This record gives sequence, structure tokens and C-alpha cells, in this order.
Amino acid sequence: MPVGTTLDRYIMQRQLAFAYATGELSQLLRDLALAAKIVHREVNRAGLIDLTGGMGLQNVQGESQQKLDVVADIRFRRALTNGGEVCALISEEEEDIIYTGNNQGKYVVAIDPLDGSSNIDVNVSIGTIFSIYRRVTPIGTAPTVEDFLQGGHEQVAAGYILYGSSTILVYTTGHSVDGFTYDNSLGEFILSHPDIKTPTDGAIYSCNDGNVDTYEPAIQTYLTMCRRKEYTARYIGSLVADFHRNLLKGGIYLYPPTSKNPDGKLRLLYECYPLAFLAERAGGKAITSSGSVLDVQPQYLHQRAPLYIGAPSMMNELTQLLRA
Ligand code: AHM
Ligand code: MG
Repeated sequence: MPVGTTLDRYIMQRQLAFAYATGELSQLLRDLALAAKIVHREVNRAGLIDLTGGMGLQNVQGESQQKLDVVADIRFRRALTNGGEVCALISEEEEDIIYTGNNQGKYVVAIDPLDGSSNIDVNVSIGTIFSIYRRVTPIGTAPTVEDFLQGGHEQVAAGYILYGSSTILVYTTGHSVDGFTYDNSLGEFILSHPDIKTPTDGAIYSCNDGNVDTYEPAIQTYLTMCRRKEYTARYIGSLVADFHRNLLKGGIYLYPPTSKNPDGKLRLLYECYPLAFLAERAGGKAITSSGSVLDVQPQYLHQRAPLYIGAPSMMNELTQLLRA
């Protein structure tokens, strides 16, 4: 579809292309886009209306919650509940499953409403990550944890919204990966990055350098190689922003096990699965310490995993070192 197509039209045309599509997933994507517009607005005026700063609360991961985290959590939850296509969702900000009361809904959603939240107060890019599954429990019954622990390959769609110098929504339903930039004046997401393919090779590496001494030797060796090759080090500390840059320019993002986070820091269901799904559809690769991210069998909702994700040739070099 041509650059300049609105997200709404794009979703509609995609639905028409699939004879048996009922429109429910299309509606769900529209609901997410609506919440994204609202969060975009809140992020942009956060400094003005005193939304920034901690609330003095902690989320289920024991991290301090920013006000905007709460705002984004509420907005996405409300949009998905009102939309009617989703029977339940899980959020990185909430301990348990959130039931929407729409037991006829075919879909469940895992969402990190505001990723990179430590960056809110300093005007640095932040993002939302989402992952959609078709429920496995019977329609009309209450959804269960089983609906969320299906595994990465069962995602029917995944994407993110990056609230950066512009706001962009990138998603895939398993075919192409497409990016839609938000046009403030029109109030529309406009197709700006059709069929994103990540470069085969790259020269950017992204990790938290302060943790390097606690990385396993294979990762340290890989990073030494990056420095010898004079690659560029870039680390924003917002996964969505680091991932998006590397996806477009070619690079690798690493969050290995550390002494503070021996299982890795990032969450399998909210962060690793959706970005792995996107990366693979765009020609990239995503692994944990032991193999493909999408192959990891999930055990519980807030499970963490090491994440290495990026351009295929960089990932191949890293994989060889991890296997050695
Ligand atoms: P969050 O979901 O609480 O925002 O944490 C995830 C974030 C990622 O966006 C980012 O890549 C990572 O944590 C940064 O962690 P660190 O500060 O340890 O480098
Ligand atoms: Mg996060």
C-alpha cells in the first residue's frame, strides 16, 4: 500500500484481502491506535500538567511507578475493554490478569503500557509494546492464564508505539512489518515505513555498559569485537527506542543476565516475544541465552529472559560465541 495511506484504510484493505476475516482483529488494532493517540497527547503535555514524577507507588516488579505509567495503563485498558474484542489482558504494571468482562471476545493482549519509564522525567523517548493472541479457552467462558502462556509463535499480531521526536506505530500481523507516523494536525497515523526490512548487517551495538563486568564471557568477547571493529555504541535505555533505531539502521541490542538480574531484566511476554516476532518478520533474529526467543516455553506471566536481538549477521556472530 502506498506511503500516505491512513492506518484505518490500511487495516480495512488488509481485512478485505483475507476472505474469512471477521473484522475483530481489525477493530482491536483500531482500539490500540486510539489509546496510542491519547497516550501520545498525555506524553506531550506531561511536563505542563505535572504528570511527570513518581507516584510513590511500586509496580509488581518492585520498580517505582511513574504517573504516566499509570495513565498509559488505564488508557490502554479502557480502550481494550470498551472495544469488546478482548476478553482479558495482562499488563506489565499489574500483578494479575485483567478481565474485561467481554467473555465473547476472541483475543487476549499482553501489554507494556509505557516502556522505558525511567526516561519520562527527562524528555527521552518512551514506548508502548503489545502482543495479541487468539484465546485457547472456549468463547463465552472466563479466560485463564492458559490463554497468555501459549508461546511466542502463537502471537497473531505484535507491535509498539514509540513516543519520540515523532510518534510512530509499528506492527505486524505476521506478514509485513509496517510503520505509521502520527500526524498531529490530522489526528491520524499515516503509513510512512511500509514493509520494513532490517539491514542484513549493522554497525551499532546497544547495551548497558555499566553492567558489562557481570556479563558472561561470550558476551564480553562479542562486545570487545564490536569495539575492535569500531562499531557505534548507542543505548537510550528505552527498549522500544533502541530497538526501533537498530531495526531501521542495522544493529544489535543486548540485555544479558547480570548480577542484579540473573534471569535478564526484560519480560518475556511483554517485551521479548513481541519484539522477537517483529524482528523475525523484518528479517532479523532474536535469541535468549539458550535459543530462539519465540521457542521459549512460558511458565508464568511476569517471567524474565535475556534478550539479544538485531541484524542477522551480527546475531550469527553472537550465536557462535554463545555456543562455543
Ligand atoms: P521498564 O519496562 O520498567 O521501563 O524497564 C525496561 C527498560 C527497557 O526499556 C530498557 O531497555 C531497559 O529497561 C533498561 O534497563 P537498564 O536501565 O538496566 O539498562
Ligand atoms: Mg518495559
